[in-house]
Amino acid sequence: MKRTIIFGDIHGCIREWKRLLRKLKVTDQDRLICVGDLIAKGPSSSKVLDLAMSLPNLTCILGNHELRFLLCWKAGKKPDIKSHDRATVREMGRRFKTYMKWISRCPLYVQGPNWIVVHAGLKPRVALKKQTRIDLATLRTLGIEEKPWYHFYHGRKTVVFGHWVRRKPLVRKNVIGLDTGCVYGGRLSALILPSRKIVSVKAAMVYRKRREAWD
Ligand SMILES: [Mn+2]
Repeated sequence: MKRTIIFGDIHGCIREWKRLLRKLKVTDQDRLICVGDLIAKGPSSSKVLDLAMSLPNLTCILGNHELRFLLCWKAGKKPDIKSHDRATVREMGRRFKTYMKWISRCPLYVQGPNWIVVHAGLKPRVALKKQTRIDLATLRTLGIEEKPWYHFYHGRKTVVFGHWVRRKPLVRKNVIGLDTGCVYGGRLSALILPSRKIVSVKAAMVYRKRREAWD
């Protein structure tokens, strides 16, 4: 059966992504999807983008880091909002514009017959098409009690997302969280559909110290 393979946040971790692609024995027949945040924080955003752009069977969702870069670029500025942005821009070098053009064509979500992939989350009682790009790319919690958005998600389709770093993938009936913090020395995880099997590789090193505690 044809596989759909969904990758968690890569954040420039090119070594780990290549290792995971090898481990999965990925072929041209597989449909590949990244949940977003290919770039920023990690060792090589440009190498990750080069590889992503070379894979015709890959779709990348816009992550909050891509969205920030895109909004800065469209405003005619070089991204410098986060402390690590300058390093990423420097590393992208002359290909910055090429990368931004490619990123500008990335969707905010993709869906299949029984799954939806977004970077961060969905607001309850709002149709997929009506979700804002900020919610799709950054949503974590809802309400004064700051409960995770997926506590309020009762849809039939399984929502696959990244963004929220955890030690282990979050697996619920209709929600799967795949950001296992590779850039923080955790793991890079991928979900295979329709089997729902999760495959991961360990980060070669801690590329960035994590300020918050692990969930
Ligand atoms: Mn991320």
